[in-house]
Amino acid sequence: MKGMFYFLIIFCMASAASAEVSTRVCLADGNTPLELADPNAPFVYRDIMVGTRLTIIVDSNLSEMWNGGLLITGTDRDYGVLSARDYNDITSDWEGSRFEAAGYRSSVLELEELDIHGFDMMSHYTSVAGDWFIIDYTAISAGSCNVGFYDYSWPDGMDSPVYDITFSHVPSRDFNNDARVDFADFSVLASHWQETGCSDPNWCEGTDLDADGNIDCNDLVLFAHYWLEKTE
Ligand SMILES: [Ca+2]
Ligand SMILES: [Ca+2]
Repeated sequence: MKGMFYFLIIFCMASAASAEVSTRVCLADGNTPLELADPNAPFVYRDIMVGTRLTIIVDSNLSEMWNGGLLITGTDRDYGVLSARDYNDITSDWEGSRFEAAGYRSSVLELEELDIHGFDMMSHYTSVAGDWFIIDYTAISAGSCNVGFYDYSWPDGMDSPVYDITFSHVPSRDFNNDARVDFADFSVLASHWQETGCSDPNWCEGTDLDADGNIDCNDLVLFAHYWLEKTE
């Protein structure tokens, strides 16, 4: 009897864990996963450079109607911004941000209120398990930004996210703004080597990465952390 009890508990836990709509975060290619900052913190991602574009994919192992959202609130909107794809101005639907698996008549609608910006997503009962929606995210300034993942069917689901996806942004190493950190950027840093008196807002073309006024080995080490990284 006791064995049966534990079997049922495990069965129920497995069911709860497996039946869900969830998110994963990838680079701009929509395919390469962005690493977590700490494997024990499931929704806190590694630092990214200002200007980096990411994709947040909403996937599901359910086939049912679901309604939820990805939203940024308050001052977090100063650090990151969400965008969607292929707006249809007749239906107000962002068609390019939903996949076929979300079902016939699924929708992605922009939500902009006083201190909230993001996208509401709705799947249709013809949905199937798989990737349902894709929303783009861009880091716009140094600092951190939480993107709330909402499930409106939850009690208080309109007011509180199921969880926050946390991004941290560091100054860009892409000094020439071509979406890639490479020798061209290194040569910008080298051109300011051992310069002093770097100051806000230019910081010697952005090469004073620790903002201490001087271009030295500390900046070079910070630069090297993102060697060959792409922002789009
Ligand atoms: Ca570059
Ligand atoms: Ca410095």
